[in-house]
Order: sequence, then structure tokens, then C-alpha cells
Amino acid sequence: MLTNNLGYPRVGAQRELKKACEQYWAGKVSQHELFQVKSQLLKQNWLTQQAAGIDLIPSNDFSFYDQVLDMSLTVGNIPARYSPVLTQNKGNSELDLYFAMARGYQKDGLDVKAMEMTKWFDTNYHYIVPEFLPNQTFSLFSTKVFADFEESKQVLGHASKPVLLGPVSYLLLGKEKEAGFHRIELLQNLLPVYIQLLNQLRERGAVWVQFDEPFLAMDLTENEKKAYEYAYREIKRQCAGIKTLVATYFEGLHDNAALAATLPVCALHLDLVRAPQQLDQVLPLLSKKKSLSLGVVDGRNIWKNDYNQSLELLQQAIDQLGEERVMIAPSCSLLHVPFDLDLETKLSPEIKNWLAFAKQKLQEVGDLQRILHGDEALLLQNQQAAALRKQSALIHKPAVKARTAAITEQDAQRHSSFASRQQKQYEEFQLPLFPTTTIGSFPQTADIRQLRARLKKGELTQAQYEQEIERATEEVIRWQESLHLDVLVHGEFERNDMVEYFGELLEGFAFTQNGWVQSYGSRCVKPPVIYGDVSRPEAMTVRWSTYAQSLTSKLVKGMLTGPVTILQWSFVRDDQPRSETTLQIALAIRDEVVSLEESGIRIIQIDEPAIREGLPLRRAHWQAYLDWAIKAFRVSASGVKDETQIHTHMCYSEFNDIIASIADMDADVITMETSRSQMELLEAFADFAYPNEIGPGVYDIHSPRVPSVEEMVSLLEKAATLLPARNLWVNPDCGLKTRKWPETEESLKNMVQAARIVREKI
Ligand code: MET
Repeated sequence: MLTNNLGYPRVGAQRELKKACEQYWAGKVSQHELFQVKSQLLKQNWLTQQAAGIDLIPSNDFSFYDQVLDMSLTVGNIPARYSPVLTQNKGNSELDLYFAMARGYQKDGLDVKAMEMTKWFDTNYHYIVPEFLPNQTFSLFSTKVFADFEESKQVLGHASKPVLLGPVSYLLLGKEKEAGFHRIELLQNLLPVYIQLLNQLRERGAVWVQFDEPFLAMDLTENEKKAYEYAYREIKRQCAGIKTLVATYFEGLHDNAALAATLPVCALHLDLVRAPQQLDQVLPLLSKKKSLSLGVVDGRNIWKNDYNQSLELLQQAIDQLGEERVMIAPSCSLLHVPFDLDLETKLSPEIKNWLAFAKQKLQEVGDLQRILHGDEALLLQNQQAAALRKQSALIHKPAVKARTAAITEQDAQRHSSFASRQQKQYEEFQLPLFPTTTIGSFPQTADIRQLRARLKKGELTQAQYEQEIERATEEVIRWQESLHLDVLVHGEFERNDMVEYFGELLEGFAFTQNGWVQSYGSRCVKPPVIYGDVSRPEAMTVRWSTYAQSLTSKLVKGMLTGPVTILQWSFVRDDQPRSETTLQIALAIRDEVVSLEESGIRIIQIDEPAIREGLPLRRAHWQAYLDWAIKAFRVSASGVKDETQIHTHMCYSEFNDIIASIADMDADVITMETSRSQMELLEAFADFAYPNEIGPGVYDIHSPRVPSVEEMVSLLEKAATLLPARNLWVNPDCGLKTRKWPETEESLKNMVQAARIVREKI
């Protein structure tokens, strides 16, 4: 029985890679120094895995930016617009080309934008999207995979297991840049490079090679299924003597089980955390001699493994296949969990005893093997920790559980229909047609961030800090008045982050000091940990909203983060369904909404930017998710009277296929990202005859560019041809937190002007 690991976090315990890369980009360290940092990190990672007793230790799982981009460089898939980076400046290296593709390049008289980036399946990791052209050919370009393999041999004293993004998933992750073909048709052209890679790896002494094929666990067309058969048949035919392991994760194989189980490869990896029931399905289908790698340790969450459960699955496989055909592994690459729990010195010891980060998870894989070989004490220890967690008073709040159990249909329902609410709100607010507003945050400048840092260090008292935040809030209220915006916001200066801020004020959340997880490139996030029943000990935003409202006779929107977004951007409990945790958060937010209303706030926005990204990977599971997610939003929004206007905000919005559910949220107003798509999205809302009010973003806040009055007028005119004018709002795409003040002012002035013009024209 072998132990297997699919991938390891690469940014370093103290984000060493982030720092080194950023210094390299700033020209402060040389490429040689950057590679030294890489070697240092790799060495530590490999030795940690070796010490934990992992047999199949990955190499080529390291990346300076992204493993999909690495694959593009490996197979020479470099869009032509980046070639000048090497030809124009002879001093540039392959690495500079690589970073140019990842981040754009503005030097040497060149100005090329970065390649597109998007989310890696349902994680918060972002990859660089490969681009494909008809009849494109490929050739081996970057030899990083060999270099890393050689380096691992030096460190480990034996062969590591190189990890390659599999050819079918590599193609499916990309995008066609021209019409008239499907990228999967390029498989024939791509495969020779993979075969070359494998043969060279074998010559260098590789025994096992891992192909990541997450798409095998997704919905596939017939053509895509055939591509799988073809690819791995060819690999087997042309690469004798190398052991191939195909890794699937994030979902179960479902209808692809027979396909996966009979692929001509040596081993298949299954994610038994996400889909434990697939073991029953796959075992009888598995072709003779093939091994199974059982992903029993959760690579997506931070809880200690439940050894009883894992052992049951492992034993089931051993009984059928024999020990020599079973591998023990984490469910997916450990890239998605923080590095090392031992570095957390401030977590309560009770909570810490429930957790495992990457390093501890490797230990768990080793432990499971040791238990199967007779080490009973390890099992006992694990059972004790699990029992303590089950009964902990920190987790279980009977009052919270009773409250979610008692939620009624009515709790998820506003008092009256939208039409009658809309009438009442018109009369209440007397807003003009095309009312102008913003999404909530205003520039978080260095001095605002410093206030928080100084408060943390004790250089400011709480009172001094609050005074400074009040000053910033007052200034931004006066400023919005001077711009003649119709509905104001308080600016969110008191918030570090839209989830962390609420997590810190709610019960049931814990925070780490070093729990960094790579989000994209050098950017890392530190998701909060939801460990227990969630409740709201006291009001969270009332103080700031009422302060802002007290300064002005204009309406100030209250500003909250919605339950689904808080869930999505945290590590969540594994001891109850996600839907239950979301409902608990929904009740806490509902209480906040009611408190805001009671304190005189008449418009309240509940942001749900993450609703779309929470969608399950398989379409068959969408509806079940949407049912509870939309319900949670409605519970959070429905405690108020008809006259109180509920807004929601969404970005990254590809809503076409879930528009009925968006409508079902029944927010009085939805604001969203549309400007980059020239209001295309609105067409879907129009086709659906979406009844409630909408604020389609009229300009893109992701760039410092100031939009002209004319372009916003024309977007609004287009919107007014699609939806009734009386239902339209005017606002930017998203919050303005990352912008600077001068461009924000220019842009909003133009936006207000555009609204005026459109009001007169219509
Ligand atoms: N209210 C939030 C803001 O303006 C919404 C952000 S959505 C990613 O920053």
C-alpha cells in the first residue's frame, strides 16, 4: 500500500514566494535570487513530505504563478503578441516571458495586457486561461518539468512523481480565440509533446507520472469522452515503461465512472471526500491490475480527518483489490489549504485540536497507513479529538439550532408583492428616474489601512480609531452630496474585508495568523474558519450607518455581506450541511437588517457577489444548491416592512442560466457588473421580463480609466430599450475600494451627468 500526495502549497509558510516574486517584479532581486528562494521552498516541501512517509511525492507542482500557465509554456502555447518580449529585449528570459503572459508587459516600447484569468473549478484559486487557434501546433518549449524533477532527485535521493495537467483537461480549461472549431480537436497536435515529455522523464528515471484530469469528474460531451479514450490509449502505446496515474477531484465520476475505470492507465485517483459513494460505483468497474488512489483526507478544508470513516473506505478497497493496489492520499492537491497549523499560536487550543493544515494532512495520510498496519494508539487519539469536537460547547448553541429549525415559509417572504412594495417605496423616497448610487466602498487609501494597523499595535485607542473613521465617513458624505448622488453610502472605511469584518463580529468564527491560501499569482487570502453555530451577539453596522445617516438629509444605504458570500469565502464546518450553516448566518444578517431598519435606515444592501460561484460543478446539483442559497438570502432580507428597500449586489455575473433564481431572490433592487459586456447581460433579464429594479453597472471599476459621459449615456439608453425606465438605477460595476480618489471623483461626476442627460431624453 503506497501513500500518495497530489500537490503541496508553494507560497511558503511565511509567503516567501510572494515576497520574492514581488521583489523580482520590482527589479529588486535577480532571477538567480528568485530561483534560490524557489529551491529553498521546494527542498523544505519535499523533505516535509518525505519525513511524513509519503511514497509518491509530487514534483512540478511548484509554480511561480500558476500551474496552467506552466503547462502553456511547456507545450509552447504562447500567443504571438507575447513573442516581442523575447525578441525586443534580448536580456529577457523565459521567466520574463512567463510573467508577461501572467501580468502584462509595459516596457521596451511594448504594451501587452495580461492573459485572461478565471477561477479553477469551484475553488478561489485563479488560473491563466490558455488560448487556442484552429490547427494550432505545439512543441516542447519550457523544460521546467525536467529541471524540477532533477532537483527533486537531488533532495530526495530517489525519483519524485512529476505532475502534469492532463492533455484533455488542459484543452478544456482553455478558450478558442477564433470561431469555427472546438479546442478538443487540437488533441492530436498536442499529444506528441506529452509523449515526448513522458519518454524523456522515463529516461531521467521517473517511475510514476501524475496526470491531473479534473474534467473526468465533470459533465462531458461524447466527443470529450472519446478524447479521453484516445489520449490515454496513445500515451500507453507510445510510452511503455512509465506508470501513469490519472487524478480526478472536486466531484464524483458519476456517468464517467466506466470511462475512467477502464482507461489504460496504471492508477486512478478518486476524491472520496467530495464523493465517497463513488467508491461503490468504481470498484466493480475497475480494469484488472489498475490501482486506486483513495483521496480520503480533505484537501479543500481544514478539519482533522475522521479516521474511522477513512479506514472504512480504505478497508473496502483493500478487501476487493488487495493492499498492493490501494494508495492513500489527500482528496486533491493541498494547494487549497494553509501550510502548517503549528505556526498558529493564538488559536484557542480547543479549536486547534480539531484542525489540520497541509503539513498535518500529510501526517494523517501516514497515520492511516500505520493504523492499517496495526498502530491502534493513533486511532484512539483521533477518535478522542473527534469526540471532544462533537460535544464542544464552543460549537453547539441549542438556541441557534432551534431558531433555524423553526424558520417558516413566511420568514423567507416579504409582506407584500414587489409591485406593491415598489409603489410604497416610490412614495416614501421620491427619488428621480434613474437614481444614482454607488456599491458601497470608497478608496481604502494607505492612511485608512494604517489606522487599523496602528489600532492593532496599540498606537491608537479604540476611541481615537473610531474618531478617525468618523472623520473619513463625514468627509465622504459631504463629498457625495457635492456630487449630487441620490443615494449615499457610508464608505466602508471601518472594514478590512467584506467577510472578515462580519466574521470578527459574529460568534462561531475563528481567525488564523498564517492561514494563507494562494488566490492568484502572488496574491493570497486568509479565509476565516466557521467552526460553530453562528450568532450575532450585538449589532455590527448600525453604529456606522446611523452615524452616516445623521449627517445628511439624503438617504444612506446600509451595507451588509450576504449569507452565501460569507459562507463561500470561509472554511466551513464539515459536521453539518452547508445549507444549515448558511441559514444560521442568514438569521444573523436578518437581525442586523431589522436593527438597521429600527435605527432609521430605509435602504439596505445585502451583497451576494459569490452566489454564482457557489454553483456546484455538475448541473444536476444546481437546483438543490440554488434552493437553499436563494432561501438563505430571502431569510436575511425579509424581516423588514414593505417601505424598506432591499438591494443586493453581484459581480462576475454570468447569470443567463440562473436568471429565474436571481429573480426569485426578490430583492427590490439588484446592482451588478455589466459594463464590460456592453449590457449584454441585460438582454437575458429583458427576455425573462425581470420585474424588479436593476442597476446595471455603467462603468468598469477594475481599471483607473475614467468613463466618458457619452459612453455611459449610450449604455443607459441601451438599458432603457430593454427594461422599463422606471426600474433602472445608475451605478458603477462594483465597490470602489481599490481605486484612487481622483479617478473616482471624475468618473462619478460623469456618471451623475449621464443620468441627468438620460432623464431629460426619456
Ligand atoms: N459593498 C461592497 C463594496 O462596495 C461590495 C463588493 S462586492 C465584491 O466593496
